[in-house]
Amino acid sequence: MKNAREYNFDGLVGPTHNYAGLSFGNVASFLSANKASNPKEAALQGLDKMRMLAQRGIAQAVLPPQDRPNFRLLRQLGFKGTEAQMIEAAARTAPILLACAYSAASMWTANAATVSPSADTADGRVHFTVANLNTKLHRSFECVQTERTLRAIFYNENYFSVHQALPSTPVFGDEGAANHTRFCSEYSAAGIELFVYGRSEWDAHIVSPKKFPARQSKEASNAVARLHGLDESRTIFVQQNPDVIDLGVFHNDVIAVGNGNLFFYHQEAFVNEKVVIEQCRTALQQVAAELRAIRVDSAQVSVADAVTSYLFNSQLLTKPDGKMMLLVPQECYQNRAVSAYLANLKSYDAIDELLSIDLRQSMCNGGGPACLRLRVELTEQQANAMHQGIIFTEDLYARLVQWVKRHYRDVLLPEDLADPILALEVQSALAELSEILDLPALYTDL
Ligand code: SUG
Repeated sequence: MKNAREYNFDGLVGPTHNYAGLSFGNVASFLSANKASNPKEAALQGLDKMRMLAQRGIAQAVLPPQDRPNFRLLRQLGFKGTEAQMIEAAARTAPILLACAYSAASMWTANAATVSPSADTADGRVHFTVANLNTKLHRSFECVQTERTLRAIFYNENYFSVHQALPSTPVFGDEGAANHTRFCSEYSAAGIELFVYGRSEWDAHIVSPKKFPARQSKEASNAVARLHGLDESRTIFVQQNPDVIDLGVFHNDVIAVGNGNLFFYHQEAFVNEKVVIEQCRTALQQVAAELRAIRVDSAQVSVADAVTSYLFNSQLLTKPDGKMMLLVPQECYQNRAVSAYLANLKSYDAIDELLSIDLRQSMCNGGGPACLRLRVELTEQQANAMHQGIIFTEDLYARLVQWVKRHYRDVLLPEDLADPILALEVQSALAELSEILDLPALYTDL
């Protein structure tokens, strides 16, 4: 695997981005429930993040939003008649179901799939397992369109293998790359893959959180590693600390992030921190790499501060010169402990550059910089073999900004979901988007 790079596939925020309080256990989602959202601003903030990174030499691509509302779901739940009639009946009798059908949560593409690059897999292909996201109704149907989208982009089976989502039952709760970290010496070389789970259906020794649900199961993590043909000696499964899940850390990427041989994590992230770090260190030695760990102590930044600021939901990126850059959400500078911590971060010398960004619209639903992107490590040959229309360029940026400005609303309130015109607006926006991205069959025949 030569000349590999990490591509960041960012979710393009859809026209129905709204705050419905659907994610119990995700503190921001609950706090924002029923507030007015601004889909236009949300999409433009996301596009500006992509542009900022592309301009700094990071390989960047786009994953399109999903068609909403999900009429298949409404029909499956007993709503009948025309589309307008279904919307009217759902708004009147079960507005929460309409909000689920309208959710734009597929924007957080770290939850779209788990990805293993070809340097790690038995058959030398890049493997993707679509996440079933089965712990939340509004996310549980994303997998249908996600699979179609990934198959449309990574259609060449000589290089790519896309696996359908795991069976949708509690045993296999799977939230994708948000609970998965890959370490390596360089992207072209074999690496180690760390899977973090929050619960187990069958292992009685694993203690679950008490207040909030754990989304990722151990059984799901094991199955994904099997599907991808990972080498057992370079694959690690560890448990997330149930106490931090109870404090709002609903995915591991809210409390840890890794890239290359660097691991930036909070002291309380895992059930057994020492063992986790030792396992990573030993496994990395097998691939001739040395783990560099930046451990953030609770005395410096509490778990509560980590949850409000999303410090660990930053993007840790390798710059073209090989040095590391950390892109944090601006909320980090609104938190006293975190901003004090960041003032000294560069002295750790592992991180060369610190950037911040305004993603307020996404952050209010619990999605920071890292939630918005799916990392896919690709060789030059693989990158050439994927669909090219989703690769981020200045030209695509300009077209998408125009597209957003033409089609998106700048205020969306819960009651606006009852407006049948909104559904028509989304349909015409997505029809045009599939042309812009050169994916004509993206939303047809579902
Ligand atoms: O699944 N929020 C998403 C946020 C996902 C963040 N992803 C990562 N950490 N990788 C979730 O909880 C809120 C939707 C609402 O309440 O309207 C929501 O789904």
